[in-house]
Amino acid sequence: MTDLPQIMGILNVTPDSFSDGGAFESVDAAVAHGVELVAQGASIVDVGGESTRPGASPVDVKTERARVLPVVRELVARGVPVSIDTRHAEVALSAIDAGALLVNDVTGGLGDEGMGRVIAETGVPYIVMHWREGGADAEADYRDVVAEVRNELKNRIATLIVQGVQPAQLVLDPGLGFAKKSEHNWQLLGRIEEFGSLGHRLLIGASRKRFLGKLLPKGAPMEQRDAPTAVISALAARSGVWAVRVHDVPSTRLALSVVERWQAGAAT
Ligand code: PMM
Repeated sequence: MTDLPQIMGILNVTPDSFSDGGAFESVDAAVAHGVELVAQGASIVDVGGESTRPGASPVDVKTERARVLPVVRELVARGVPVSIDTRHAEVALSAIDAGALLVNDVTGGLGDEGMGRVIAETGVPYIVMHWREGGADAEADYRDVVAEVRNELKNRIATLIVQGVQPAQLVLDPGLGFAKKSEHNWQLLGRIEEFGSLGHRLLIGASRKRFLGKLLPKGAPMEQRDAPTAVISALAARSGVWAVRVHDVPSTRLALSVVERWQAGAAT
């Protein structure tokens, strides 16, 4: 029986994020939400201070640090396992010093050449997401998206290992929605098992993304994307994925309980 995926709950402390922007701007509100995510079943809370939404304005390191560090510190003080979602090596290092256990980098190290060294020196697990400069649809040009994403991740891994990162630290993520059109996201999901042979843990971040919105009536509220997200969590579990990164933890928790019962039923 495969282990169920870890649930990574999303805590965006940004004024302009994809789907929950602005909701958790105050430290108290953010911390309360982080604590709630754990109570709902998240085993890690992913704190991010820079929106990755296409067109979002970039954030300087000082502002990003000021947004995330008080939240990281307070969550750590309350015993919450925290990951830091950042492309900046300096922010990653400060967050690790404040007690973050893991670094989640949507650029997979391409956004800051100092990141590899921070990851090597601190020894924390590192989520290497597939990313292309620019990030928008203009970059979403593939002949075989699975083969190309796999190859580009392989190159990233090779560089990180030269920088001193241990293979066991790495978690791979195909980067759904980042330089990917809807059909690319579905191909990456449907063939996710092809990433398994790279020998690293996998993480999937499908939660509330635009390609799921396309399954719903036009103008449907964001929360309606939680049902398809939860189905993806269940299918990801069946594909041996190590973690799913989601906004709504209860629906994914429920979906994973179904997988658990299903697997137990099959094993009797
Ligand atoms: N997606 C977003 C932000 N961070 N990190 C990883 N590892 N994988 C993702 O797919 C990912 C991410 C964008 O979504 P959000 O703004 O709704 O958090």
